[in-house]
Amino acid sequence: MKKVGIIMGSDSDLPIIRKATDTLKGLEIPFEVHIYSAHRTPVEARDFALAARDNGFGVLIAAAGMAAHLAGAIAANTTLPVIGIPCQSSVLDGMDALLSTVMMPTGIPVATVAINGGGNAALLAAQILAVEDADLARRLDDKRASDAAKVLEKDAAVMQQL
Ligand code: RP5
Repeated sequence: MKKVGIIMGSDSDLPIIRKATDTLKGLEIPFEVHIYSAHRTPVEARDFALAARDNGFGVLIAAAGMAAHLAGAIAANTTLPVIGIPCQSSVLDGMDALLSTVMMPTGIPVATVAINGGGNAALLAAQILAVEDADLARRLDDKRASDAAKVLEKDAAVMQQL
């Protein structure tokens, strides 16, 4: 199976990345995590993106806060699908990162998830890989069913709490 590449702009983004790696582990998807910044280590970020397809990656996830150019900078150097996670890491509460990540110019798409949306970034990456992987698609179906069952258990219990 192709790997998911996860790049974060700083180790301060780690709690958000952990949501993604937990989800990928649960779905048995191989991944690799790096700390590269569009601004502090632009050469390493570019080189990673340029080599990603040859290095066995199928999807890339890029997480950054503040003036969050990481996902766009990664996407500029690969035609692999890139998923951006805007991180809430400044006085602007993540709105800065959301707009910086989502407002990409035509030609260089970034699929942007919610602010701090590490779990959904991993699920979207899994769904992309599952287009060509029936076993993974089955695991995603199972997860959906088990998530729905948990909600219905809460539904059955809610009236007793009130
Ligand atoms: C961004 O700036 C990082 O992705 C992080 O979310 C934010 C703050 O970084 P640190 O100053 O905590 O390293 O580039």
